[in-house]
Amino acid sequence: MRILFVEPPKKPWFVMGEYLPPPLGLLCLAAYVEANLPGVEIQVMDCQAEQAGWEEVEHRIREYGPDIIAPSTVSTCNANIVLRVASLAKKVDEDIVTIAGGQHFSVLAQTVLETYPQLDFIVRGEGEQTLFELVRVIDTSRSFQGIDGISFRKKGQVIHTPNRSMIQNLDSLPFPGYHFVREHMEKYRFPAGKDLPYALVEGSRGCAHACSFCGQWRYWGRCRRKSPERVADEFEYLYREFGSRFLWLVDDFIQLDEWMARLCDELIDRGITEELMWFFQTRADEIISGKELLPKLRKTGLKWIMTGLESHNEEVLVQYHKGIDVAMGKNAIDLLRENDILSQTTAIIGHRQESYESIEMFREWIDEVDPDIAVFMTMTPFPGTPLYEEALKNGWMADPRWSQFDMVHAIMPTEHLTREQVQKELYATYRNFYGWRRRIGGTLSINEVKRAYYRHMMWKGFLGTLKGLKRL
Ligand code: B12
Ligand code: SF4
Repeated sequence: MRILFVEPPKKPWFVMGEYLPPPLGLLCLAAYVEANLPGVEIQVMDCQAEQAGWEEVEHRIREYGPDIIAPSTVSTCNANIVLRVASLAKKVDEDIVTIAGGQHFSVLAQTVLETYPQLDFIVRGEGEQTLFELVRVIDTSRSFQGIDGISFRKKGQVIHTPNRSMIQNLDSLPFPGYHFVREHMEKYRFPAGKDLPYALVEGSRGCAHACSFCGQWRYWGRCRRKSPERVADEFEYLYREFGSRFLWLVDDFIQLDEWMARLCDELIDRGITEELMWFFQTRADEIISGKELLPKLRKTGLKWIMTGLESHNEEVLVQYHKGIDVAMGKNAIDLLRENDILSQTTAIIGHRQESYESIEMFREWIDEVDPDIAVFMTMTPFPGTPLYEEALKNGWMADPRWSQFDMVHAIMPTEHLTREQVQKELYATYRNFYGWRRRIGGTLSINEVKRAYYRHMMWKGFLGTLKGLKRL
């Protein structure tokens, strides 16, 4: 039995410049199958790292001859690419079993399986145990009904087995299978940071909040955490075994609490903080309540934090169920600056009541908050979010192409602006924020990471992309 996991050819998300992250989700799945079904042969094809296009994908399928093909989705905007991998597999050999997973396919399992015959199975929700059982059954009995968490077709009908319960002890999972991409580990880079060998670590799954535009809390449930010791083990493994020096802790809900203090102690005790740089995203309220921990985090190499501030308008924050207020945003950014931690914010334009006036106020606000880096996104109704349900009910989705759901393309109009106007305002907001003063200030900043980021973004990509944005 052979499985080919494929990270398909994708366009990078331009906002971060050129970067190459490892396909963590696939590596978690591959490691779990390997640990539980040692007889199964596994390959992970990372098209980004291999600089492989669609011809190479087809070639690899022919050459390797997998029984199962499992592509990675990451986000809704990649859904069509996943289906293309499945089509290629079927073109090469009808008998190859094609499996998709992740949030997008989990939520839309019924429609997808009704519409796309090239896809045989959808693994809904947390993937490890379900995929392992599915692989075992494909190899043996082919009686799928008893596997929780899958959707498939049987005699023309789409069958959904009951949801699978989540893995309670995340420490029981094997380490992500970085060895499957060993030959690429040198290539995984995030040049907009400090161009250090780069890897991802997952410390928890789920979130205790319930933002209306986000599906993570529904998909993963409330937060389950690995132990700090286990997370430090993964940091150390990547640091020593693969030379990774820039680590992204990808969790959705990072808390600056006792757990985090223990993780810092573990990293210090293991003597790996001297050369380490790491990054996470967390909420403004966490930065404020955990401010005592910031110096310690900085000491361990935590040099960059991203926080979603979303809006300048209190009412909109309430509408989003964000659970923070406007003042907290500025407070959090100031705290990061005081601690010499690069501050990156995300903020959204295009909420239902958005108008030219409100966007003008938004721009003034973000200038005043003055994060080191700001990422602006269009309000995007991802399947699985309360916003998606509302948008569907009210017919707001003016652009239904999944490929456009990348938070850069405007999907919905507002009560006062057309979709095209929202789009133009996004570009204008970028140009406004990254005016020449901020760009020059960034390249000369005393913060080393900020300097590196601006130098990279300004000369390698971002300026060009901003010009390109006018044409999009
Ligand atoms: C790392 C990451 C990235 C990396 C991806 C690196 C890579 N190649 O994998 C980068 C930086 C490239 C990225 C980009 C984007 N991302 Co991103 N990203 C994440 C992040 C932080 C972690 C993903 C991860 O590795 N999780 C851990 C693994 C274990 O979970 P997983 O991937 O979901 O996989 C598990 C299950 O879902 C399932 N599964 C998933 N896929 C499959 C496939 C098969 C075959 C099977 C059987 C099972 C299965 O099994 C896995 C194990 O349980 C998530 C947030 C999060 N914490 O999950 C956002 C997230 C996935 N990104 C998101 C978005 C929107 C994007 C962008 C569009 C823009 C943006 N704002 O970042 C771009 C898309 C660019 C592109 N062209 O792909 C959204 C997706 C929402 C949606 N429904 O579309 C998320 C959920 C963030 C959020 N809170 O909204 N991202
Ligand atoms: S946006 Fe962040 S805080 Fe809000 S529900 Fe999603 S993961 Fe949690």
